Amino acid sequence: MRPRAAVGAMVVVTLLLGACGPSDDDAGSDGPPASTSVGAAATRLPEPVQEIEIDATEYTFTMRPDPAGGLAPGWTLLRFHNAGDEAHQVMFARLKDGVDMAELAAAGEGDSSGSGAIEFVDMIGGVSYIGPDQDTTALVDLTEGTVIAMCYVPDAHGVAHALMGMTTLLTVSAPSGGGSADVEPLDEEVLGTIELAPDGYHLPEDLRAGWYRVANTDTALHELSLLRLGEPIDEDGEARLVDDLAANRTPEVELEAVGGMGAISAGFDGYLYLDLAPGDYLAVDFMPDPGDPRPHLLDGYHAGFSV
Ligand SMILES: [Cu+2]
Repeated sequence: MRPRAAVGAMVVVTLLLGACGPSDDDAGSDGPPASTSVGAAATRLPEPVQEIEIDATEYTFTMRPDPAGGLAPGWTLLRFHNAGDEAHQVMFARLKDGVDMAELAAAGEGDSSGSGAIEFVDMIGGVSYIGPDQDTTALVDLTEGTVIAMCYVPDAHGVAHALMGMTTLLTVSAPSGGGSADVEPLDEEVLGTIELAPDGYHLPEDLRAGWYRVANTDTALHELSLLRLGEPIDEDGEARLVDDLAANRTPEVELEAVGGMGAISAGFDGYLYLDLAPGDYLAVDFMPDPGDPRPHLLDGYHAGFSV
């Protein structure tokens, strides 16, 4: 089922049940309720200020509308489609204030792990990798500044797509007057929070189709890559699979990459639309720490779960 169909269904459910969001008379709660604390009660999805459709191919992104026209700060709906032959993702990295592009380029040069460039940016989410012809949907919070959209999926030789040109530079700035973009409201409930915690992934028990908040409550960078397994695996099988993934080898068990949330820095959050078919899954984190290419999945940042 495509997300848009589910959006219609959710609107109907919301109308039948009546409003159940946070009350209006909570003193001092004029910020977006979703961002106040991890594990907050059921809340509404932030309404996007804009929507970007992204097609990924080898090795480029095509975005509609053309981002050269400028992007507004705020929650941005990503509709990501893999139109290529290899797996792809899109991660958004915002340059920290004062960072020089040449300095960043030098740090990232020839580094397929991305670990050299991480200290220069805040990772603000995106979508984790999916296979050809797959779609996925997420919300990321763009803040004013320079943001790089990039794909760090490795090719068959272990070279990150970003190093072969799969990056797009985006400028996010407050609109200089005029009307806001015409975006269809989503009016969606957030079904739960997926926490990227210091001790690993905390997933809701019930992962029915809908929107989930993904919040990084650790002090390190993490991503949530979701892989559907062709068969259930035991602990040893999971350990072998993780080793194969880290080494970019084809694992014994059949896998389908079904997306997830692209890397987010400590303290940041985003929202992800999930519609997972019943089955067995593995959540994994391919991100390294700054300056060290070892991916977190080799240090235990992975979790098996069933839907
Ligand atoms: Cu790619």
